[in-house]
Order: sequence, then structure tokens, then C-alpha cells
Amino acid sequence: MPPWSQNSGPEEEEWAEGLKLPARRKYAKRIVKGRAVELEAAAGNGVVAEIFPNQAAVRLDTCGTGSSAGAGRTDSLTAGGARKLCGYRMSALAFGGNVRERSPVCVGDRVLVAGDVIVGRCARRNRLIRSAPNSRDPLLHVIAANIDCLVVVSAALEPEFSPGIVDRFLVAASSQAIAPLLCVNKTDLLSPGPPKAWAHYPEAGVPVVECSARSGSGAEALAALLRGKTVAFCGHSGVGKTSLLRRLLGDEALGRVGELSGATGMGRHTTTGAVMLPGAGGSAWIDTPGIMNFSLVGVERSALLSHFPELARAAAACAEGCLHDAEPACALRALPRFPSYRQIRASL
Ligand SMILES: Nc1nc2c(ncn2[C@@H]2O[C@H](COP(=O)(O)OP(=O)(O)O)[C@@H](O)[C@H]2O)c(=O)[nH]1
Ligand SMILES: [Mg+2]
Ligand SMILES: [Zn+2]
Repeated sequence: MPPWSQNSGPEEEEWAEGLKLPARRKYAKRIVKGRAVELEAAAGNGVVAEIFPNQAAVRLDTCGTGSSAGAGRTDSLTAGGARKLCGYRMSALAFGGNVRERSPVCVGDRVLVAGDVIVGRCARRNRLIRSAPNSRDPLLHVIAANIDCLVVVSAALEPEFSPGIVDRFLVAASSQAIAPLLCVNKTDLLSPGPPKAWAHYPEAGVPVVECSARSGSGAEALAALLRGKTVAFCGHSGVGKTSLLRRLLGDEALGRVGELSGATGMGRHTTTGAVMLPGAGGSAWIDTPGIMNFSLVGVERSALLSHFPELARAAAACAEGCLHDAEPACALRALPRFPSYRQIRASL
């Protein structure tokens, strides 16, 4: 086992495995009758903060019931909102056309809660999605929805910067029109000198923040870019997503989630998905467990180049009919993200 993965808990493995949820008694299936309905964005009264097998923690707009008139999107995400554990109606097909979703709601979903049941899900303005591994039928895993910014976290070292997964996440964000940010963590481990493997991302339209969750350097710059937004932190296991969120929000914010889960008998360590942490000024930052394989869904081969804007610009110099693949004269060959582009293209 590589040294950087020593801290990845069993929950990450379970989650990355996809569907193997522990069959423990406390997850006994709650039968909720009826089908949930899809609602307009304004019709919800809460936001899904965490998913458990057959249940979801919802942060309600107000502590009472019903939606407060005029409550905006960010109002519902303030730290004060009460978390409530709800069942949900099974209705994946009603929501998703003919491809099943792993769970009918995901973190970031705006939902309508009646009593302690989610009875409807609001239309999503975007979603971060992958295909769930280890399933025979097509099954989608929606990691998070309705996000303003995707922070792709990578480590400068331990583990070494990995363009493959970074570019996959960036394509996923681009295909959903979600603003990207590349966060290179663990800069405390860098020694000055060698060129940085992430230096070319700004010219690809991706802002880069270098930081260290350990020393705190760069944390304030990162927080300033994300304040007030709904943000998902994604990336390989062990790159420091949880450490960064702890640095940005304090132990208390992460601890509070554990406490609340504990109070309902749902220990933090049984979580198999993402968790939305409330921050100051309407911030809602989502920690996601480490991911082993992120396979893109819904990205057409023919549209892939448009998600690599610097490659798309350079392609103007190619001969007509160039497939930007193995052609020796292809103008994209010398560009840093060309290998990534080819690899992803081959996988679609
Ligand atoms: N040197 C160094 N180690 C870090 C930094 N951030 C996180 N780590 C370590 O990297 C490991 C994985 O961190 P974690 O936050 O669990 O990563 P996650 O899987 O992405 O949530 C832990 O041992 C952390 O202590 C950093 O900025 N510098
Ligand atoms: Mg983590
Ligand atoms: Zn070409």
C-alpha cells in the first residue's frame, strides 16, 4: 500500500467499489409508498447534505416545515439550517429516463420534504456524474448536483500529480458548464527547481491555486475564490481534500457533521458518499471520498475537443480532415494535454 493511502478509511474503498453497501440492520429498508415527482427549482424546501443507504440528510431552509416564501438558493445553504434524516420515494426511472441512477437524490439536490420523507426532487441545473463501476446494467452515480464550481484537488507530490484524472474531472465540469478550479495541494513537499506539471492549466482556462493544507499556505486565496458558492472538492484518494476542508472550515465544521450523524445512529464512518459542509456567507462545500476510477458519462467523442479549449484553438492549424489522433503532422502533438486528450478520446 503506498504511504499516502494509509489514511484512506474503509468507507472510501466501499464507495469507490460502487454498490457494495454494508447490509447492516440499522440500514433496514424503509418502505416509502408512492413515487417522487420532479419539481421546479423554486419548489423545494431543503438541500440534500449527505446520502445514506435508503435515507438522506437534508438541510432544511428553515427550522420549521414548508418553504419560506422568497427564500433564495443560498439562503437554504446557510450554516443554521437544521439537518433532518429523511426517507425517499424510490423513483429513479421517473427521474432519469431509461438509465438508472444509483440513488434517486444526490448531495446538492434541492428537494421537497414532507414530514420525514423526500417527496420530490427539483430540476438540476447541473450534475457531476460518472458511471458506477461493478454493475452490469448502465447505472449512473451522480456525485453532486447544482454546483457553482468544481475544485479538482491534486497533490504536488505523494501522490505525484496525475493529469489523467485531473483532465477527466475538468472535462466533466466543462460538459456541464461548471466553473473549474485546479487546486494543487501539498506544496510543502515541493523543493524549488523542476518545472511544475500543472503550469499549463491557466492557458487551458483553468485557474490554479497552489496550497498546503499542512502549512496553511494558499488556503486564504482558495477560500476567497470559493466563498458564498456551492463547491465540490474532487480528486484521487489521499490528495488532501478532507485536510483542506478541515483547514478552511475548522475541525468544528467537520466534527459537527459527525456529531449529527452520531445522534441518529449513523456514524460518520459508514458514509459511502459525498457530504456537504456549511460554511460562512452561504458557502456549501462538498467533500467527496476518494475515487479510484472516474469514467465520463454523456460526453460525445465528437465534442471532446471543445472541452480542451487550448487544443481546439491549435487545431485551426491542422490539415483538413485531421483526426488529431496519430497523425504525425497534427498541430496538437506538442501541447501538454494532448496525451490526456487522446487517452480520454480512446475511452469514450
Ligand atoms: N505534507 C502534506 N500532507 C498532507 C497535506 N494535506 C493532506 N496531507 C496528508 O495526506 C493524507 C491524505 O489526506 P486526506 O485529507 O485524507 O486526503 P483525501 O483522501 O483527499 O481526503 C493525510 O495523511 C494527510 O495528513 C499537505 O498539504 N501536505
Ligand atoms: Mg477524504
Ligand atoms: Zn490535428
